[in-house]
Amino acid sequence: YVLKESQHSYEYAFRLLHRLDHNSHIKILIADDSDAQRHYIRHILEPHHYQIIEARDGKETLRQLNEHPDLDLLVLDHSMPGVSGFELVKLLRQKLRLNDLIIIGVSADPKGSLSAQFIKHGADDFLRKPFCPEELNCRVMSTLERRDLLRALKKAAEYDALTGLRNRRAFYEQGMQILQQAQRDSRHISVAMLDLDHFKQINDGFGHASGDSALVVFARALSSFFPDMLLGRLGGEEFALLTLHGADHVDQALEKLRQHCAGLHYAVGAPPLSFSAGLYHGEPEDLESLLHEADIRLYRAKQQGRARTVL
Ligand code: GH3
Ligand code: MG
Ligand code: MG
Ligand code: MG
Repeated sequence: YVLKESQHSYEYAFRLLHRLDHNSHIKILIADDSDAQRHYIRHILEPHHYQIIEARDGKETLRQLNEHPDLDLLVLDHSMPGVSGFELVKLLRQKLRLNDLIIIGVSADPKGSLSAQFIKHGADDFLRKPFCPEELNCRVMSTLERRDLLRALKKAAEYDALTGLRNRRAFYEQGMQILQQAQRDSRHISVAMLDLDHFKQINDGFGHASGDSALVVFARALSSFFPDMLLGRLGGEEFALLTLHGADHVDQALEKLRQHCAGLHYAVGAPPLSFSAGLYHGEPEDLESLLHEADIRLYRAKQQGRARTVL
C-alpha cells in the first residue's frame, strides 16, 4: 500500500511509514452532507489507521467537536444544510478558539473564490472536488506534520530543556495572564523567588553533570510540592513561583520542600540540597515589581545565612 501511495517519491514513502505507527492516535472528523462523499473520504483515509468519525451537517459537526475535544483534524465540506463550511470555520476559530484543530476545507468551488474564503477564515488547507485519493492523503499528512513541528517548536521555545519547567519568557507570559485575572477578581497574589545555596560549590566539587542533576532533582520536587502553581526556571539555579494562594500556605509548602530537599540524592558524596527563598504577597501590580519585591527578600534570606524563606 505504501509503495502504491508513494510511487512518485521515496521520501514520501519514508514520511508515510514514519507516521503510520502514530496515526492510530490521530482523530479525524469528516463533515459532509453527502453519504457518498463521506464514504469516499473514509475509504481513502482508513488504510492510514486514523480514527475516523463523521458528521452530516454543521450541528452534528459541533456536537462531535464537543464530544471529542481531542480531535486533530476536520475535513469540512462547504455546502451543507444550515451553516456553510467557512461560516463554521469562522465560528471554530474566532468564537470557540479551536486554534490547534487542523481544518481542511472541501468544495466543488467552480469559481475558485471559496478556497480563499476558507483560508481567510482560518482553514489550514483546501481541496477542490473532485480530488484524487493521493491529494487528500498528501494534504492530511502535510498539515499534520506542520502542526507537530509547530508544537515541538512552541515547546522548545517555552520550556527549559534541562528541568522541563517553563523558561523565563513563558513564566512571564503566563504570569501576566494570572495577574490580569487577579486584578479583575480583586485578589492578591503570592510570588516567590528560589535560589539554590552554594550551587557553585556543587559544580566545582562534583562536576557540572552533578550540578545539572541537582537542578533536575530540585525542579521535580518543586513541581510535586507545588502542582497547582505557576513555576519557572528564570535562569541558572534560580526559580520562581506565582499563585493566588496566601503567603502562609506558600511559606508552609516551601518549608516542606526544604525538608524534602535535604534528603534528596543527586550525586555521590554531595552535600544536602538547600535553597533560599524570598516570598512576597501583595496586590497584583506589574509582574516585574512583584518579582523585584521577592528578589529583595531572597537577598535578605541569603544574607541571614541561607536555607530559609524571608517574607
Ligand atoms: P549562593 O548561595 O549565594 O546563591 O551561591 P551560588 O554558588 O549558588 O551562586 P552563584 O551565582 O555564585 O553560582 C551559580 C552557579 O550556577 C554559577 C553557574 O555556573 C551555575 N549554573 C548556571 N546554570 C547552570 C546549569 O544549567 N547547570 C549547572 N551545572 N550549573 C549552572
Ligand atoms: Mg455538501
Ligand atoms: Mg545560588
Ligand atoms: Mg543565583
